[in-house]
Amino acid sequence: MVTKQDDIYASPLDEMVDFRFDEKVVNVFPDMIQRSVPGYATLISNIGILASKYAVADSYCYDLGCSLGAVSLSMQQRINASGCSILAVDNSKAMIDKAKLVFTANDDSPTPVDLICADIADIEIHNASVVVMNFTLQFIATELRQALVQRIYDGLKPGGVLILSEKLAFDDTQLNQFHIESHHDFKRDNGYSDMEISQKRSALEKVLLPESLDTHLHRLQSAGFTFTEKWFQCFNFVSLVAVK
Ligand code: GEK
Repeated sequence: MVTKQDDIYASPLDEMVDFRFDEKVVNVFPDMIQRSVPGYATLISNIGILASKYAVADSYCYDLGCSLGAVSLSMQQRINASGCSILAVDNSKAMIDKAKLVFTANDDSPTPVDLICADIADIEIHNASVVVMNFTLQFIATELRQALVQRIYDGLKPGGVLILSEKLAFDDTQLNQFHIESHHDFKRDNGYSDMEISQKRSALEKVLLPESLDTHLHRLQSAGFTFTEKWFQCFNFVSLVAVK
């Protein structure tokens, strides 16, 4: 996919508006996420590997908050179980419209990808062997997160997996500062200026609400998941598996 460089916050903005996944963001999204999330490419390929381990025949694999479908593509390339379908959901129409351009080329794959423009709150989750939320739960209102995780648990088959990647907050001030500064150093190393880092941070302040690892683990356990493991961490970015 041809991708433009993200320069959305490169000039000083008179008024800071909350971050939205609109057309402007969609046009630069692959560059933005690659330069902003440490380990993004590693996460994408390994989520495909994990999905192929847990996917079972004749089940659904969900990619919730799919953006341009990077996780769905990785799962599609690796899942061997027969009769699986990938349901990729995002509530940004601009994202889904662009993602459709990628997947029309793969129409003859044995693991089809269905791109759905909808709020995660409104879709039914059922007969699932794999559910992925790669940096999506952090954009859902905190008071709705437990109910969503519960719906995912209820919709998973026994032995099914939830793969949950999130940006974390840390209760310990020194630890939190270490991770925030290291993440900003990562972004600087990837060409973002101090002004871009600061303006993006302000735009995300009320939209991306990170929680602690303990909060996530307790939520998963309360929903009923018996096995949970943090399989990836780079600075304040983690990915967890939770098995039903
Ligand atoms: C990737 N997983 O490339 N319903 C549906 N979609 C939503 C909702 C909601 N309620 N809230 C947010 N989104 C992707 C990256 S990006 C993460 C995921 C980031 C969607 C939103 O439109 C966006 O596309 C995605 O969740 C979050 O692996 O940009 O940091």
